[in-house]
Amino acid sequence: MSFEHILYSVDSGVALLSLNRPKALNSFNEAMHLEVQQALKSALKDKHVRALVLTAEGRGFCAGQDLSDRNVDPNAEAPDLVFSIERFYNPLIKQLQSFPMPVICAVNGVAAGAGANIPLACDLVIAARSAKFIQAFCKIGLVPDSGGTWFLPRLIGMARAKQLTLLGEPLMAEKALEWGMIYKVVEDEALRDEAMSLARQLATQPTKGLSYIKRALNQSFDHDCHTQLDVERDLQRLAGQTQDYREGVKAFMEKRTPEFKGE
Ligand code: T3D
Repeated sequence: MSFEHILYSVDSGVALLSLNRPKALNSFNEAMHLEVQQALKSALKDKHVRALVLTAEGRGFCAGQDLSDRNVDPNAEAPDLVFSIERFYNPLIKQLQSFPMPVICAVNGVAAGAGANIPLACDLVIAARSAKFIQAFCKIGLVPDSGGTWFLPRLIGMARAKQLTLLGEPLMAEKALEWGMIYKVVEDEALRDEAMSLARQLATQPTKGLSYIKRALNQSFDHDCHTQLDVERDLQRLAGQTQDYREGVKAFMEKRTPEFKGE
């Protein structure tokens, strides 16, 4: 597979997908969306892949939609942005959130617009110390998309979600960590290694079990306690049917390190 706007590789059970339009701060045009879709499809089909790292090349992570792709001539017909949301952004967010393995987002620099919300759909966000998150939508008359209005209030509370989305102020990585929006902040030069080593570690774990954990947590805010207990019961049934569960218990009883196969 060869790509023009992303880099994609698989090694040690980890798929590494890096956005690669650094001159435009990795903003999304249709071609990059299509390549990301293709890479994610390939990762899903590849039995060796048990963790995914999403990151980007250059000084920024992603500046959201490539605005040079939009015709905003006042005399032209108003653009219908539904196509872009339904065809590209919403499927991307849904796919990342429900990806059946851990997804680590390594935010290597500025993340704006959709680029600030894509990390929130991932499971573990590690940010470079210099990274910042900008809900840039309000500055161009748009509404936060890519799940921003869903993830932000849940992660940081409504007051802070309104602060970020109505003011469009940059949120530095350290503050995002303090607010509970991301998992970790590391020095810029350590980011890629930290993300890859975490992903390699996760790729040796019970992959199906981990996917059930994220499925349960993703639903929890929408359920009352009793409904969530039912969700846990159903997912526990599935987890109990995996080979990795048997291996985990067997290894514990035999006082050895388990060898999980992701099955
Ligand atoms: O339309 C739809 O499909 C609806 C869905 C929308 C989803 C969205 O994401 S809407 C939000 C779109 N994004 C933005 O509004 C962010 C625009 N960018 C910025 O505000 C700033 O660039 C940043 C705060 C991200 C970074 O600022 P700074 O000063 O570090 O860099 P810069 O100089 O502004 O940008 C560097 C280059 O990247 C520059 O190009 P040049 O002058 O060197 O040739 C700039 O034009 C380009 N760039 C940055 N963002 C975008 C972009 N080019 C196209 N589209 C961009 N979004």
